[in-house]
Amino acid sequence: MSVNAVKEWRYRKGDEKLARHLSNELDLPYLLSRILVAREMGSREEVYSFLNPNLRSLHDPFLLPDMERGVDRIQRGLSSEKGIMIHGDYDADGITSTAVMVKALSSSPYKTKITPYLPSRLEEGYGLSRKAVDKAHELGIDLIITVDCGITAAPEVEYAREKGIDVVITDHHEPEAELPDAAAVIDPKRKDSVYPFDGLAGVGVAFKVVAALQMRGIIDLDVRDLLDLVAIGTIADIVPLRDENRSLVSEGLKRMGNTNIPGLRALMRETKIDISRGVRSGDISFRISPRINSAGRMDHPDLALELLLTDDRVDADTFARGLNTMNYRRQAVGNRVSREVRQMLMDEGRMEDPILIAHGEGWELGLLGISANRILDETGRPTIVLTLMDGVAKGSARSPEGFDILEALDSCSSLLIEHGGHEKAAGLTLQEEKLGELRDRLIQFMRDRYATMEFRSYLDIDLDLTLAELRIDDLDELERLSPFGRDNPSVCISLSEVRIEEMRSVGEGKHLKLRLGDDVDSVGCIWFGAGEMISELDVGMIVDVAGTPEVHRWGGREEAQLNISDLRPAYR
Ligand SMILES: [Mn+2]
Repeated sequence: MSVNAVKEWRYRKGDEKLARHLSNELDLPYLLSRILVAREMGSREEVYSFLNPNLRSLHDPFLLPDMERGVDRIQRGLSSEKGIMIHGDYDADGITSTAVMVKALSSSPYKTKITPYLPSRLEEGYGLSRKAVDKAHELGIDLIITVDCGITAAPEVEYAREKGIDVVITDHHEPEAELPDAAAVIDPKRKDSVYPFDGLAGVGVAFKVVAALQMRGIIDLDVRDLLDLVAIGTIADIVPLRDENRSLVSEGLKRMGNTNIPGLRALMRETKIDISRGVRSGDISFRISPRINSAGRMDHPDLALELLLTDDRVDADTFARGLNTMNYRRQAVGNRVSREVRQMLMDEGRMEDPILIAHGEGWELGLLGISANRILDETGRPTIVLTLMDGVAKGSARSPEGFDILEALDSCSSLLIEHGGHEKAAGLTLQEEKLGELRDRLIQFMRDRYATMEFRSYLDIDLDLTLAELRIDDLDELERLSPFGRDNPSVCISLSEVRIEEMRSVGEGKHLKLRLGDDVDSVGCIWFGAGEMISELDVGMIVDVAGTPEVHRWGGREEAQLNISDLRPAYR
């Protein structure tokens, strides 16, 4: 823990009067309305629709640009003999998008052949490739529908046109100045889009297309049956869980317990998700999506797609077990790479550099982003991790809030063969011999640009509470704020000046269990991953603590419990 970046606690602004008012108006527990107000929800209507997400509030899919043209072209494709290729992506959003589109089109009364195509992360990389177009051409296909990619594929769309293949693009990424000259370009981020919400995931856009096809009677299925897949891709892609996404995810999670997808049932069994208490967004982020992603990281994403598409229960079990094994391997290899990255930075005395750059032989390409993220979490500094292959370095960059890694890379573009991404995450390729120069230039860039800037990570806290305020009934009501995710994080509260009454490490020394109290009350706490802190804390110490309050139920008993995010001595 010693290398961990210090987190700055940042309190949201509450308004007690407004919270009281809201609590009376809508008959809400006071604690719940205080948190809603701290999260800047003030009006009655806003709060009501937030607490009651439902499918009636979804926007009309035909408001998306080119939807009409796209639906027409897809209908023509379905009624022709040539077949349709669905081109997706290798991550959980791209894989669920593909599954949604394949399942929907396969339900049409026309029986044209639907061929899914996922690029290999390791061999082809992201996006629509010439290789995929060639494959479609070979199969005699004259229509490719992209999901979760394609918006920047103008040259590939042109290449497809030369081969007599139309492309319908459905995507949620940022377009470039020039749109591809495709049969339709359906993307809520188009500059000319009038769609009311631009935060859909790739799978959200795919779902809107499916909904439009269903409205026109072109396909024959209850689109709500696809919402479990929509929820998975939306949570996995970390798009804001606001507006439509909140309704889609909330409904999708509700349906997940009764999903009619055998592969999902198998994966939930394999990952020991207790569906009796309802599936939560955390189950998706920490159990389901890492396993779906692990296929593309360690091997080929097709295994994960097959899991979602198979109707055979025995196959489903086999695929789910396979993904589970792959995920264990991913963790083990990921830990190894991160350890080697840390070791290298320490050996070279570079841990204090303003930007951390590490490279190694044989580091798995699919895991570099995860490693860079981990080092960023630990140090609070922008981090680039690269793997070397035949004199070429290829890697991933991650950066903290307030620093634009893409801009930094842009400033070095003359050294790079290829780079792209966004403010917080980017990829890059360069000749190995340019690595030293890249490091010098980036360090200089940081010094010029960010001389006085210190990168910190923040912990956003909703409220400071007293122990007496942690009442089980009130805590249960906080569940109404779920599903949690980006732009709607789990509730985080702080307790000030509480005493450590008991403390012990659990889980082979990895985690810490504490009891914190004041003169009257006390609360049990769990601090995951903080086992090593036992040597820095003592019983009797007075601390401030922040974390997520939960209700812990076991053997007919129940108790409030705090899941700790951070703890520090009081009176500093
Ligand atoms: Mn996506």
